[in-house]
Amino acid sequence: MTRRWRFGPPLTALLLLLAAGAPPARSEPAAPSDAAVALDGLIGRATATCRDGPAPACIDLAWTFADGNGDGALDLAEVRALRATVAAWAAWKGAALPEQTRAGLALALWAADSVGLDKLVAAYDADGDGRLDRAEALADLRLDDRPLRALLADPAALDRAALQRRLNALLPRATPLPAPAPAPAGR
Ligand SMILES: [Ca+2]
Ligand SMILES: [Ca+2]
Repeated sequence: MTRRWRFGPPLTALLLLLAAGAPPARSEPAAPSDAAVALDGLIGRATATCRDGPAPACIDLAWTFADGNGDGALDLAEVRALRATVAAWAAWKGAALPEQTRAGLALALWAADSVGLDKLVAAYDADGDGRLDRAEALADLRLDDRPLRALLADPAALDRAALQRRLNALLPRATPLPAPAPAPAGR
């Protein structure tokens, strides 16, 4: 499960969408939110870049979308807005996504809600200013010019030790699953 935690779940969810590209058109429920429509526009514009272009160019598009006030960093409000936008988009268009993308998206949103976005931001906020700059948000990833899809599929692109430390700090009180109940006597 932790292998999918690339840049913090909300940004991961956005990047998963961009890597998957625009889904085929089909009938859709009416009245999506403005933010979901904006995200859909981004996915359409970014499809070629994020499938075939260098990963940094794709991440630029995602970052510009997520950085609502344009100050170059993501604050908690922006991360929360991104989570809400991705969820709204998924509810609107998610049925058209490939099963693997849909599952990854659901996992990223679940992880964001389970851990708490405030804790996620804090875990990546190295200088403690309450915002994530690009270096902080992408700290566990070694970017190169391969397309995003190739980068996400390459375990060597991810600093697993650093990611594990971060996750351990996020989940200090994780409780083990309960032991299975003993079999009833006489069976
Ligand atoms: Ca910002
Ligand atoms: Ca910071």
